[in-house]
Amino acid sequence: MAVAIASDLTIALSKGRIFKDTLPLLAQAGIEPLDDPETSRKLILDTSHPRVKFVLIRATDVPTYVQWGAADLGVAGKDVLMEHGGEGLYEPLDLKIARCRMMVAGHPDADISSRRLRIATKYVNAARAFFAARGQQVEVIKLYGSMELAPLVGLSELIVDLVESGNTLKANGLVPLEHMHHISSRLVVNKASWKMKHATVQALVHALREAVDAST
Ligand code: PRT
Ligand code: MG
Repeated sequence: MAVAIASDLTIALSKGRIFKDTLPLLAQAGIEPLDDPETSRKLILDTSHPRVKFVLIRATDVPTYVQWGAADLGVAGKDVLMEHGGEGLYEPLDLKIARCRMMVAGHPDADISSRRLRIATKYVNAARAFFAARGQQVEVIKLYGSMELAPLVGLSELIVDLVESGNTLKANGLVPLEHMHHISSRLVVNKASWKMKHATVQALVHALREAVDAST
């Protein structure tokens, strides 16, 4: 079902799994990119709908673009949204794509209840909140990637990371120790766009919700 679009809309997406998994849902709403981001170097993509464009940015930057209104809508993982904090955003829809789990992991003999723990992670807010809720004081070390390396070289006892198949942990001799959160990608909407472009945004949210329901 093609959506009636009465306002200009900019949709922020990240390349890779989010783009790949969001595309079929947007196509159901009648919106398709005119270029393939994997081969094109363009950062702004026109779509089959003259009033809709995509901007392609880093996954962690999506909430920022939407918060400041540089994009009206975006798709971001719950992990990214937890770290961002969600300021200036509505999160009306779970797209149920790019699913994985946020977990505490480490060596098989690591003691997660130990009193002096260092946790290496990209997800410092989520890690702090998780251990605070357990009443444990931990030292959180911020990394930007390859968290699995940290316990191998003694940077930390544990890591907090996303786990899908578990193969990355396994390949590095690590095991999942504790489940923290189920993660999936969410549609986020700028709060001003939600009001000013209400009819168009609602129509798109509705169409995407139908596409999600049909795919699950
Ligand atoms: O890659 P870049 O630095 O640009 O950013 P990004 O890593 O945040 O983006 P991207 O596209 O890799 O991930 C976008 C979103 O996909 C994340 O924010 C998550 O919400 C979601 N997602 C789903 C995942 C995974 N599954 C996932 N498995 N993101 C990352 N991974 C990584 C994980 O960090 C670990 O290194 O894959 C590895 C584990 O996978 P398994 O299958 O070996 O367990
Ligand atoms: Mg990545």
